[in-house]
Amino acid sequence: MSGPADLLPHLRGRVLIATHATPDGDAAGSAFGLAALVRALGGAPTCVFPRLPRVFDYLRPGHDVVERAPADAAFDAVFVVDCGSASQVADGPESLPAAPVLAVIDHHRTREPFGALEWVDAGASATGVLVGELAQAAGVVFDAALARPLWCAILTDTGSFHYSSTDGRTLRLGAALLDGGADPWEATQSIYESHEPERQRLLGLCLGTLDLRHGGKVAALHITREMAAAAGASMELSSGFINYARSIAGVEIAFLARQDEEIEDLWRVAFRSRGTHPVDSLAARFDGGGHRNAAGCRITGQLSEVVERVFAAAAGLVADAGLVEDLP
Ligand SMILES: [Mn+2]
Repeated sequence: MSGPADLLPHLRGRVLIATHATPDGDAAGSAFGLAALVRALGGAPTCVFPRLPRVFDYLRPGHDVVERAPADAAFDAVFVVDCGSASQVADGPESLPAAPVLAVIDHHRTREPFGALEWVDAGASATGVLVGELAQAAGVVFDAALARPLWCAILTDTGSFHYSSTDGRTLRLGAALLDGGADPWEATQSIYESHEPERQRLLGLCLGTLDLRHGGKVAALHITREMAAAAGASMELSSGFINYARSIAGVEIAFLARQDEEIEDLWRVAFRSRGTHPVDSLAARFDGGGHRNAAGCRITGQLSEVVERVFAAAAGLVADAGLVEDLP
């Protein structure tokens, strides 16, 4: 296991920074924050995002962002942030250019190591916390360029400081980020209060699919490509919809099945739990992974059979925990 001291020497040259295929606020914020740190240390960072949700565009200015790793460029190091396995690297691990060092900074509990250097701390509420601590270890004082993306990372991965992963370590870093120029309202407006009307229409259709079973302890939602087309929305606009299922009184486990935009019988299933149920182990039954309270996987099949399989697996989990006596 590596730590900040092992990583710092590799941040001073040409550094490519990558993350997973569907970047959330922690992935985007950690990548842009690490890029700002590389620049502060005198290096030349490039961030690769095949797709970056629009809500994180406010972090782009001033950064060298590419959709594909440039084939003709030489890098001194490749850093992958907030990514638990090689298979989750955007466009696959083979898309990463060869470099003297492949380093990983991550906080996922369920993971498969793939970097030559790996700094993994599952006790960190966000990968952005680790990037912030890396900057502190380097003696770099937070300025707005560093603080704004790292604020995005900790804000989003703690569910706006709602989740129990929110700890003193997170808030101590948060205080330093605010002192350094992070702007909470800028982040809130950009990430949570700039929805397109199409997103709200898709939310309406999605909520209409609510399916509650196992004594109201397991809730399902789904979105088909047809629904997305009817709303005029892309699938990525459904980020966060699953929380509406979990927020129902009595629901212990929620899942949202989203149809892949290209492969008709491929479903991307996201899981959330309230706390007692490790949904990463549920996702792992379908070759996925994630965190105890938030995980995901991909399942192939017809929608109805995918939903039945997940309900069956989830029933086992709530029953194992002794919470359901009257399973159907
Ligand atoms: Mn994260």
